[in-house]
Amino acid sequence: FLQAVLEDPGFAAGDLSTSFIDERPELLRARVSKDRGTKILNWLADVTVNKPNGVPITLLNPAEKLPKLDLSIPAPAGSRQRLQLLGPAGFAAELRAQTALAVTDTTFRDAHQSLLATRVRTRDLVAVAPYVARMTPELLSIEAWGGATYDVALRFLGEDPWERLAALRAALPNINVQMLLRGRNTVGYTPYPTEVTDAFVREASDTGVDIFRIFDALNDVSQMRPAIDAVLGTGTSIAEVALCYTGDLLDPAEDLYTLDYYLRLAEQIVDTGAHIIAIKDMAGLLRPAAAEKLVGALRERFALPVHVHTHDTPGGQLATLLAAARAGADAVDVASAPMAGTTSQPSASSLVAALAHTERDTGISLKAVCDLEPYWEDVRRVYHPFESGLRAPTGRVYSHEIPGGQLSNLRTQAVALGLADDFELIEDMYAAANQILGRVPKVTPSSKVVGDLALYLAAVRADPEDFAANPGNYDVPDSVIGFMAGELGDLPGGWPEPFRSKVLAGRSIHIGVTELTAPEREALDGDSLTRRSMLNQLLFPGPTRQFEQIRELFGDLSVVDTVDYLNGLQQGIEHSVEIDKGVRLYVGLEAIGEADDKGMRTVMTTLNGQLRPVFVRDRG
Ligand code: 3PY
Ligand code: ZN
Repeated sequence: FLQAVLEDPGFAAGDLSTSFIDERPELLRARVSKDRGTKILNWLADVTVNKPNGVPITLLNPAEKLPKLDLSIPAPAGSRQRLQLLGPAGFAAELRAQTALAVTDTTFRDAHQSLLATRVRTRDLVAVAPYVARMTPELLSIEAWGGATYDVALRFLGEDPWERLAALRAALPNINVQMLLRGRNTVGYTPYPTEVTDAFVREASDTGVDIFRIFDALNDVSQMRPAIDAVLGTGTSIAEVALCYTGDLLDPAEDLYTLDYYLRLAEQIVDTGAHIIAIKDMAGLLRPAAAEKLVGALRERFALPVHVHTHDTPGGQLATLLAAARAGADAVDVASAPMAGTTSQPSASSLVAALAHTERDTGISLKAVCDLEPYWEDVRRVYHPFESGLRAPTGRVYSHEIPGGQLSNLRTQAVALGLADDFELIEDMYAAANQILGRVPKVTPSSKVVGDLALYLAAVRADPEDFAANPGNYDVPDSVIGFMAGELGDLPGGWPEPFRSKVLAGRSIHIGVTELTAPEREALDGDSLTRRSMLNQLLFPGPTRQFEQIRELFGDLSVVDTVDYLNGLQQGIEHSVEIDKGVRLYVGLEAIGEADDKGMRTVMTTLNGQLRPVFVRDRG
């Protein structure tokens, strides 16, 4: 069972439920009306019957908390216009020369990936984007795409990730849009052929990505090379290349992840022609004094600007950002306060306030940042079913080193495995798995391998020492076997022996990317729509099918408010959906019938005043 769970792609994304369509076979058999209103009604009726039990409905409309602002006045020129004027190299040089600390807002991507299982819908991002564009035009960038957002859009949200990018681009004409690109894995979990990386980067750049933050989970620069070259090849987008930070470089006992290690890595990054160096601290391990040392050394040795990213898991990572700023860091990442802290980034308002009236003043209005907070606070309340439950910082991260996004996921998975009250066991097993696998930097997808092993060790209550000595006696997770075979590349500290040889003994494992077929290549070279559709299929075949089926059955659900999308209909409330400018559906709930012997219920609804029965299978 465990192996099946570990292999379930939904597991990686933090969800153990089986796929949407598999759960609803009757939907495919039903003859579905092509009528848009009927499709949306079908969705609302289905959610009404099948929403998770016990989740209180929050009748909130975050849009009411948007600041009062005249959106007919265009957004002022910002970082994007500077990039267009100066080009990527000129823009990077200006960033390096400026005194103000530049700021990236991660609320649109990493913050909700790390707090709300990446579930924030395009609708809720696009609603606030024009306000961010007008109120905080000084931002260096808005991280809004990539990472897990692509997978989750297709798998869980019934959304096309490319449509999200295009919509955000349009709503943010003046601020650079930034994405997180997992090197050769693009936005997936395994390496793809260079043609896929090339097509992905070209399409993303054309659709609206200005800054690509590129990383490799094992800090192997050769693995990032195709992505870096593709970004440099656009001529217009910025290649920000990350070194993934782990351990503690100030620890005298550290013999692998030392200052020297990071400087050698940075040298290779600079040699690729990258425009910006990023320090990517996935777990919040970068302590203030270490940040000062690392940033100072990077800026002294290289001419590139340095951009610092951290997660606030242990609390107090604002101190790291301030220490980095003191040492000359050019840019840092923060998130809107209600979407900040713990596994997310430090808070934007605390950073802006800390530096106001100092030499490194960000130039961003503290009032503007604070005025945007009520909206995000209500968004977070609407998405509360996806909260991981980590209520406070944790110092235990210094020993288990679980990245922010994964820590929240693992907590959800622990509940599913019946280990909700034993999360410390999973943390301890994660630390043990990290040692067994050779102390790797832990970030997607290497973090998933360590997590798989931790969950396995916890589930079978293994003694990690016995497992390390005798892996042949255990049902080693497939991802661990692949990892030891070199599926994700070589490890910075070399292979853990004799563990690796024991795991691989008697197995012949094929590693290497699957070459594309001629029609696949042709599609990647086709027009934009063909390329996007082929990329979706190549990167996420299952979720793409699911997305297409949801679109076919329920139409474009982006028009449905998130409260209704998540919770469905409530008696006594008129729900309204604007399906086109000025065209509204008014939907009500009259009654829900008893389930028949096949589990079908009749949901009696009203659609624009007309009674409409909808037949829904109760999967409860
Ligand atoms: C991702 O790859 O999604 C990450 O956020 C890594 O930190
Ligand atoms: Zn992050």
